[in-house]
Amino acid sequence: MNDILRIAVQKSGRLSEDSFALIRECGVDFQNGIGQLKAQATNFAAEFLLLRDDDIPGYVADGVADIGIVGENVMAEKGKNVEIAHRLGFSKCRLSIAIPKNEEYRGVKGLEGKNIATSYPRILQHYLAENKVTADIHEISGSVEIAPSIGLAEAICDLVSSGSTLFTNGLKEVETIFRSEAVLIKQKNLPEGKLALLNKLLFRIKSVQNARKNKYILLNAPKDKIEEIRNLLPGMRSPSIMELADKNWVSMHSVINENDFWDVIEALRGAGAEGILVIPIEKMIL
Ligand code: PRT
Ligand code: ZN
Repeated sequence: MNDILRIAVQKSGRLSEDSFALIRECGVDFQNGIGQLKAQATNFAAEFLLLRDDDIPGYVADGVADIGIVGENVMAEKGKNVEIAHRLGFSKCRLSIAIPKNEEYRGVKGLEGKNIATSYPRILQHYLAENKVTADIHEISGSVEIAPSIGLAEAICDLVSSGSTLFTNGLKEVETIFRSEAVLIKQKNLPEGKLALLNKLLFRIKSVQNARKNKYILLNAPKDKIEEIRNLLPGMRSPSIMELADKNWVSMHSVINENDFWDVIEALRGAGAEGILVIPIEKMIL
C-alpha cells in the first residue's frame, strides 16, 4: 500500500535531458528546481533522486533507488547486482580502443604489453582477457584522449560517438569493444507494489517509444488502386478506408514506420496516391 517508486536519474549531463523528456512524455510531472537532489512526482507515485551517473547502479543495487536511468557502459563497468528492465534507445555510443593515427595497428594481439589509459578498466580487462591479451591498464577518470600525447599511455579505451574528439587528438579508432545506449535498470527483487508501478511506467514508456517510431498517414486513393495501395500500408491491423464526396476516390488512413518512411511514400505516389498527409503520433498503445 502507498508504494512509491524511487527513480534515480542523472542530475546534469548527457543523459539528463532525454531522461527528463521521456519521463514527462509518459505524463509524469515533477518540479525540478536548481540544486535539488530529490523531486516528487505530482501525479504518479514516484520520487526522483538526482545523482551523478556513476552512483546510479550502486544506489539501485542497494535499494536506495528502485530503478534508474543510466548508460549501459556505466552499468557494465560498475558490475552491480542490477538488471535491465528496458532499453531506452538514446545516448548511443561505443567504447573503443584508439591508438595514435600514425601508428600501424596489428590487431588486438598487438596490444600485448602496451599501456592503455581508460575510465573503463573492468570492461577493458574483460575484453582483453577474452582475447588472451595482457596489457597494462591505467585507470584515469577524465580527459583520456590526451594520455598518448603526454606520454601516459600508448593506447586509450574511451567512449566515442561522432569520433571528432579522437580525431582532434590525433588518434584513430581500432577496436569497438562495447556498444551502449541508455537503459532503465531495476533492483532485482522489487516488492510487488513497486513492481506494479514499474510495469505501469514501462507501459507508458513503450507507448511513447512506439509513437516516436511511427507516423500516422492519410491519403487519397483512386478506387481502382485500393488493393495495390493497401498492400503498401501495413498499418496496425489494416488501413481505414473512407468514402469521399467524389465516388471514384477514397481516403485511406494508416500507420507507417519511420525506418521505411520514404520508401513507402515513394511507392504510394507511384501507385497513384494523392494528397498524402503525415502526422506525428503522440502515444501509441498496441
Ligand atoms: O557528472 P556525471 O558523472 O553524472 O556525468 P559524466 O560526465 O560522467 O557523464 P556524461 O554526462 O558525459 O555522459 C553520460 C553518459 O552519456 C555516458 O556514460 C554514456 O552512456 C553516454 N554518452 C553518449 C557519452 C557520449 N555519448 C560521449 N560522446 N558519454 C561521453 N561521451 C564523451 C566521450 O567520453 C568523449 O570524451 O564524448 C567524447 C567523445 O565524443 P565524440 O562525439 O567526439 O566522439
Ligand atoms: Zn559520471
